[in-house]
Amino acid sequence: MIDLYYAPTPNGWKISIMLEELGLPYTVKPVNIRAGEQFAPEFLAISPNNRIPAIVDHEPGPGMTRTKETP
Ligand SMILES: N[C@@H](CCC(=O)N[C@@H](CS)C(=O)NCC(=O)O)C(=O)O
Repeated sequence: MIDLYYAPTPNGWKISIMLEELGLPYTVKPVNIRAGEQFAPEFLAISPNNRIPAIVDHEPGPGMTRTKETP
């Protein structure tokens, strides 16, 4: 299952559109960037550049590696 760390911005929408188009199951994890939740240590461990969207795939396929986006 994929967790989508999301806020309702165009950058958040585009990944939810992608997941819907792929038909992949996912759970939305809201991040209130107006309240500064993107700076919480728990979120920075997932998205070190403090930006949504971010996804965590708890069941990555064989040979998959973690990638991080540069700002
Ligand atoms: N390159 C990223 C940019 C993501 C991005 O800028 N996200 C903004 C919201 S639209 C964000 O998380 N801002 C929080 C912050 O900068 O503290 C993408 O295209 O998804």
